[in-house]
Amino acid sequence: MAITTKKILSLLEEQADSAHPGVEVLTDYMQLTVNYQSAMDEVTTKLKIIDRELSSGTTIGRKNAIHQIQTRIKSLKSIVRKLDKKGLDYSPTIIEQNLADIAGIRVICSYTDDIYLILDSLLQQTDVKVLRIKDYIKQPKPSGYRSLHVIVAIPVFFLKQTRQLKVEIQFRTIAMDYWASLEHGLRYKNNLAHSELTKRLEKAAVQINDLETEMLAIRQKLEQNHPVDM
Ligand code: 0O2
Repeated sequence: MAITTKKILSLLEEQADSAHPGVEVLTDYMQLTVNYQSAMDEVTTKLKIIDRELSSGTTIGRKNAIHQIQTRIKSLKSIVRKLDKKGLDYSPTIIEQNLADIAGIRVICSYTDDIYLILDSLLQQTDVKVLRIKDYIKQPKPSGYRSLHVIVAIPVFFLKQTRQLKVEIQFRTIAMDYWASLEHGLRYKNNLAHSELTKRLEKAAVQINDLETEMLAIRQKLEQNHPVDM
């Protein structure tokens, strides 16, 4: 639905007078987006550098260790919903102190061992501070969900200040991402609680894990024969 320009102008003028709460929320969100986008850029660059070195074969030589990197800033609606769930009010300070997933990076790797290799390298960097690791690969969620979630704090150098900002990194393999993306769509569109379909989704997660284990075993077998080509 189109909004009349008069309505927008009147909102902006109200803000100039007395800070209309709606516009203030949006202005804060836009500033937040700028800050967290920069934090995401810093971490994404680090990941790309690690991947480039791995792909070059100068280290252990692992082509396509990172299949894809996806980034997203949490939407205003999701932020407000999460604050509401935690019984918190909205302010930039409250958000920064209580929500760790405003900036989200999803690193989709080819194989599980790539994930730990990349994570190790990232965590060795002296400016990366690890705040939390949740390993749903070693201990999958009851739903069947597998991923490695890491919250890091990273310094971002702005014009007049340096700020430590949190970024959530979700590491997954292609197979884990295949399951999680489809399951997310199915769960959000339908009420699957305790249904037979939930059990089938759990079973599918186990089958995908088995398939992935087999693909890794094949790669490792080939590596024994042709270590340089991998
Ligand atoms: P979105 O839009 O993906 O960001 P916290 O984030 O710390 O407050 P919690 O419980 O620690 O909450 O988070 P958790 O479970 O470690 O990770 C939450 C995110 O993991 C979710 O984000 C999903 O992206 C993903 N996730 C967790 N469990 C499942 C699952 O069973 N299936 C799928 N497909 N994804 C899952 P959000 O919160 O959904 O929002």
